[in-house]
Amino acid sequence: LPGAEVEEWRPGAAPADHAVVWSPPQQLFDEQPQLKGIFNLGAGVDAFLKLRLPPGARLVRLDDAGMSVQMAEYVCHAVIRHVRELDVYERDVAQGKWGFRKPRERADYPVGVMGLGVLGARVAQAVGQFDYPVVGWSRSAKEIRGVRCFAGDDQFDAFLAATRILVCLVPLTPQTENILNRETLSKLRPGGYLINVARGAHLVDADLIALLDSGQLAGATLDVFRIEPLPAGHPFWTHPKITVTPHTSARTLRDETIAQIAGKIQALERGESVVGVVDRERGY
Ligand code: OXD
Repeated sequence: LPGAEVEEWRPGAAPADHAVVWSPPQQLFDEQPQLKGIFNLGAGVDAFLKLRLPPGARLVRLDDAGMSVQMAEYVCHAVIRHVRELDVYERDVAQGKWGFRKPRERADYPVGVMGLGVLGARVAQAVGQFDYPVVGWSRSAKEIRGVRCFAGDDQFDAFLAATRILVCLVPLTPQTENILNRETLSKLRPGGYLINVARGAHLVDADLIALLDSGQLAGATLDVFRIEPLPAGHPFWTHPKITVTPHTSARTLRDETIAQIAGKIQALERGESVVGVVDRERGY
């Protein structure tokens, strides 16, 4: 944006038309009531739900910007690593052990994707490319080729019952906080597996540990946590059935992000609409 003045925000900064932010403090919005656009440097906007934003400002999240392919890669990797038992082979090989395991039927590992937005839809289709049965669940009804879609609270249990590997990609809202708990996770097919790439607050940590320890769930790959970085000593670090990664499943890519936000600022300045505007009532 060669015509624009770009400044790092500090308390007392001059009024701006647009703000580009990640996890901003309330003070920024209290001091900048004239803002027209607030651009989040990520896909999830849960950090804004507790803030008071200038009423005239549009809150805009990143719309893919190179994230969906990373998310698809990460989830496919986690699914394949689990089903093909690559984690077990790694352990065997580390001990100098050469041993085959019985091939597993893909049909026995239906993958359920919760949340069918830009990221969830791409993940569902990518997993389907490897011939896993794929089911999806979202708040409102969706149609995605190759994915058996469920929608709304009424169909949530049926979705869980059809799922063995559960991928959480729903936005964090008051309705979805703690949605991954003892009751819901117990409804997965026996030997269920959890991949959480949304937000740590979706998951009740102690419930996951209990279900893994009882053998009801086979394992979990977790990229997001209630407190990040994951505190030292948290049981997830060392649990033998949990794989931890440091919130890296889909990183904000600098060049794609800059190009997208600059394009949207220009569009808003021309009075055009842009994609990715958050419905603040709905929370995403
Ligand atoms: C995001 C994230 O919301 O990285 O984009 O978690």
